[in-house]
Amino acid sequence: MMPEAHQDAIRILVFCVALIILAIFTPFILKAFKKNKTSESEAPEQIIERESDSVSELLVTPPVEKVLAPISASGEIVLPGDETNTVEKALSKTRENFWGRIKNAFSSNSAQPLEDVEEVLYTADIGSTTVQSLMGHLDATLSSSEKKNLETVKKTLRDKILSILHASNGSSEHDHLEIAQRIKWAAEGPTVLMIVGVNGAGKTTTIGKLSALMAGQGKRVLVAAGDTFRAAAQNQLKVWTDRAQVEIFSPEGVTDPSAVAFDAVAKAKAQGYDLVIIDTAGRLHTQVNLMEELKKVKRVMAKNSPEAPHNVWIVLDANSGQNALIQAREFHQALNLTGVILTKMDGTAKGGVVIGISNELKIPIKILGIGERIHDLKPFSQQEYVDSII
Ligand SMILES: Nc1nc2c(ncn2[C@@H]2O[C@H](COP(=O)(O)OP(=O)(O)OP(=O)(O)O)[C@@H](O)[C@H]2O)c(=O)[nH]1
Ligand SMILES: [Mg+2]
Repeated sequence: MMPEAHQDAIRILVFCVALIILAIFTPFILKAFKKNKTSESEAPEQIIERESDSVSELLVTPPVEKVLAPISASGEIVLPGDETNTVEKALSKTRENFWGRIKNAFSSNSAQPLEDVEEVLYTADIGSTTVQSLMGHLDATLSSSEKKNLETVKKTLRDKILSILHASNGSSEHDHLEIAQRIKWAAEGPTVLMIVGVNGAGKTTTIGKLSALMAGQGKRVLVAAGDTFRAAAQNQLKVWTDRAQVEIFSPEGVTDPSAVAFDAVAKAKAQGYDLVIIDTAGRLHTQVNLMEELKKVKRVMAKNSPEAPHNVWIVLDANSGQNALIQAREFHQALNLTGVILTKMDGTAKGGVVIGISNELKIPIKILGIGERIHDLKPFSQQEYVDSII
């Protein structure tokens, strides 16, 4: 038998050990309980997000809230840390990829720097036809010693690129045209501008920026929601038209984009709008039926107003490089494009595509997209472009 005093001591010891264990584990137990509660309350939101994003929508365009730039308290659209987008800044990677590498070819003491230049040009998304024309020009106009001189090569290349740009974009005077002056305006009645291009090129965003600009200059703008393909497309366009403070034409239950375009032009004519911008669903130039659908959209508008659409502009993502050239060529064949908008010039090294499009297709480059904010839209200036890449 253990003496009673010993039994008491053991009881006290057991009690103390229990207290210590409790003190150690209580925070962990509380934490685990709290975590469990939080994940329960988050669960429905996560499920809702997954439900609202169909696979095809995720592949095509991010959800609206990710597509749009944030707005400051004063109503300005702001992207943190990037307040002043300029064309020169946007083209810095293209400059590095283009002129930076050409300069390297000369500083590496190569016996034949022009051969290296040719290689740079071939990988600068200009397109092989245009590279051959640039190289042919350098070869024909420079003496053998001039071919080894960086400054003469620079000047000759600049002049040749400018002459290519002038041939399809007009003289240097055109550089000074404002964006509004680059639109072909109807002699009477509403002007129609149809926007086309592949998925995710930036059509809707550009329409938002452009309509804000036109409305700011006193034009009555109607934006037609011709992308009836994706449910989220109308919502995205609505957010942009709200921001731009212009009217959207988005009739409920109408799934035929030609009907939307036709009715939009009729409404604009009846109600005295200045400009109708038609958004369309993105499609690949290889999708024959969808290209036929686009031709029909264009065709039916003429029934309302013989000259409409007065402008058919393609939006090209500069990141797609030479694919952009192919897209422009195919869309041009189907729709007879009257202008090009190159978006996402900010952050791409593939801005050389401007030269290839001008040289091969002779469709004027109207506007550059240089960011996701409402003001990140600039008229294309040939001089500024050349100064920025060389
Ligand atoms: N950095 C940058 N992003 C841009 C620019 N223009 C558009 N974007 C982004 O490109 C993405 C796609 O833009 P959308 O306007 O939805 O493209 P879309 O051509 O209408 O796409 P679909 O309707 O799916 O064919 C969005 O995240 C835009 O914010 C630009 O100039 N610069
Ligand atoms: Mg769109």
